[in-house]
Amino acid sequence: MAVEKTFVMIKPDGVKRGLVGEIIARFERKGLKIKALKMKWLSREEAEKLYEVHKGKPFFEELVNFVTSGPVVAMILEGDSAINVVRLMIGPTDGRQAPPGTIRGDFALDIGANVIHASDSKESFEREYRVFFSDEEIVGDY
Ligand code: D4T
Repeated sequence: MAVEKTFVMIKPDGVKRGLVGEIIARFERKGLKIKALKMKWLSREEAEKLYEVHKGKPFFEELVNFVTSGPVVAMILEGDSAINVVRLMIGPTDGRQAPPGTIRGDFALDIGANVIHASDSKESFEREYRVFFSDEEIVGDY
């Protein structure tokens, strides 16, 4: 299996509800390594860049408003098949459809306010992490 990096962001609802520790603990217990970690209040421009693939969709405006409504916690995680493993751990987009045991299944009841985002491909990881981190901020092997 290939060791990969993925980008994860705890959304403003997750931060406001005090779920940061619980969510990070799940990733650590799974065996994923934290390679970078940051709290940040996104500007409108940064949020539009992060979600540029959704520009023009009916929920885009609401999505940008939501993700700039409070600080987020962003991280880069590393591990075997990290992109797919983290997507499985967060569950489907709509919290009402997400199975119990997944992060959205356990903590979200909405499609917009769904607590967490994670990259769905290598390409989205490469684009998304750069909204938050420079390459110098990613720690070396430990
Ligand atoms: P993110 O990107 O936040 O990890 O979510 P997903 O990858 O699971 O889902 P997505 O790209 O389809 O949607 C991005 C983001 O938009 C919000 N959203 C989505 C929304 O508010 N209304 C909607 O109808 C959809 C489809 C939720 C996640």
